[in-house]
Amino acid sequence: MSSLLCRSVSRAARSLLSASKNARFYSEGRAAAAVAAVSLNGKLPFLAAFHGRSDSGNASRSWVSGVLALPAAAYMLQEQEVHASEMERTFIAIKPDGVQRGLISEIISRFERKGFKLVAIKVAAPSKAFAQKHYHDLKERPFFNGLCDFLSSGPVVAMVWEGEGVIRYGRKLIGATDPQKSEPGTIRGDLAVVVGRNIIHGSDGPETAKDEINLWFKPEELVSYTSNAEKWIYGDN
Ligand code: IDP
Ligand code: MG
Repeated sequence: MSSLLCRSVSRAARSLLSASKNARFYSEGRAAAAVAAVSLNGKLPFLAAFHGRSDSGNASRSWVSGVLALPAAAYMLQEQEVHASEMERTFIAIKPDGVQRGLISEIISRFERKGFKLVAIKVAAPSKAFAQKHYHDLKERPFFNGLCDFLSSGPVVAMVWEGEGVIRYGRKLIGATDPQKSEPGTIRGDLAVVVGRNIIHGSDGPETAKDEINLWFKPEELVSYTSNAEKWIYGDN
């Protein structure tokens, strides 16, 4: 399908979805779209004209594929909207050692290539008091003071990543706390050597994820959006 047709179908499908939402038929988006495709037939020959031009195929066959693509596109968009409300978020920070070693893009790329979605990012210079808040659950540990000194010693890249299972799987991507024990293929396994310089932080559960996101970000710094790739990253067969 030409990208122009794709976009037109997607736009038409979107308006169908919002129309069907308003009509309280949202949960039956696929059926609503199929019905509406028929009522939209004034528009479809226009779409088919572009399609016919791009593949020099038979115009009436293109017209039919346009009709069939519309409910499918509407269905995919509906799936995405349902997914968006189920997505969890986690707090990930590249610590001063990761930033100074030039590993920002390497780390971001591992989360991005997996299929997780970046919804907030900033470079921050946390104070020691802020670092103590972030690591408050470790305040009894002998390394607490040094750890907070270190986190507040230089720039940190603070991020929120979103996706199905991102809290747990984010920890897998990061690897064990001690890089000597992290598996090869993990961020710490591949890119760090000792526990005191393990380059990255990741929330360890849903409660800490929520607390850490609130500590590091204002609500308006988190951006909710639908990524184009989502329909290819999520789906049931
Ligand atoms: P995590 O970062 O894998 O969640 P935590 O146990 O929460 O690990 O510890 C927080 C951070 O404290 C670690 O990432 C590491 O930088 C540091 N840390 C943990 N254990 C030690 C230690 O035994 N010596 C020095 N630093 C440590
Ligand atoms: Mg931890």
